[in-house]
Amino acid sequence: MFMESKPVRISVMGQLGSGKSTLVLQYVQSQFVEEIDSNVQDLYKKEVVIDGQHYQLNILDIVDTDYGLDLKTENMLRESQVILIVYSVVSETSFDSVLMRVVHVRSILEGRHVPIILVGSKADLENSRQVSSSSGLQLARELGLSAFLECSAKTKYQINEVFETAVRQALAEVVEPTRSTEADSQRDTEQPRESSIPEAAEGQTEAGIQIEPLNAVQEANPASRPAARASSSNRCCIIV
Ligand SMILES: Nc1nc2c(ncn2[C@@H]2O[C@H](COP(=O)(O)OP(=O)(O)O)[C@@H](O)[C@H]2O)c(=O)[nH]1
Ligand SMILES: [Mg+2]
Repeated sequence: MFMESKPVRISVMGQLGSGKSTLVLQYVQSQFVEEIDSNVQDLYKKEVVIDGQHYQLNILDIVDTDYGLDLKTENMLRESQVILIVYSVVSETSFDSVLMRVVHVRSILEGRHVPIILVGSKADLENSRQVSSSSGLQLARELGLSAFLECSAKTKYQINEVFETAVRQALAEVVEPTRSTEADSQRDTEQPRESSIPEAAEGQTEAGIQIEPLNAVQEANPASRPAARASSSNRCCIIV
């Protein structure tokens, strides 16, 4: 039977050199490309099946300089259903730039809630690591982001999980009730999102990439995000 693909628009941001294009190309084309022109912005498409549903992912790999985005890119960002902000675990400066990027993205979105996922890339470079897993998770919690994962485009570690999490988060927003002005104001007075974040990440290691057993997260955050699920592996992220 023919199943129609649902389109999902994903934007990928992060400091130049953080590994955005490599991550996207590994996912879309299953190849690790050593040298990619950092000035090329591109839209990639990939058909996937996640949780039995067909999706057409439209992945915008943004040339995200520290000088801001052009108007066309800002408009495409506004149309995104989920945004990945990538830093490299071997670059503290890329990690430090996440806050500025989140603030910038939120100003572009002008109050519309779009899930943002924090992604620590290059996790294979353990010996050169400058940003611990726990720092990534903590930042994601502090900023009220929707999920946090580490990955490696070189070893393919958690590459699928990054995009599967993105799709699930995008859909988690879709199933929310239609928002009205009243609903908006009620939402604005709700507890900050961080309140649902579990305090301690059991199984969290400084050196390793394990962040949080999924079931611990689900128990701490039972019904709030029905579409947010982890992959079969409990090594990953996840919903912060
Ligand atoms: N070891 C390793 N290197 C990576 C990984 N991802 C990206 N790189 C390298 O980091 C550099 C910058 O990556 P690129 O994707 O062009 O960054 P962008 O500017 O954010 O798009 C390239 O030389 C990549 O080969 C990874 O997972 N592991
Ligand atoms: Mg690039």
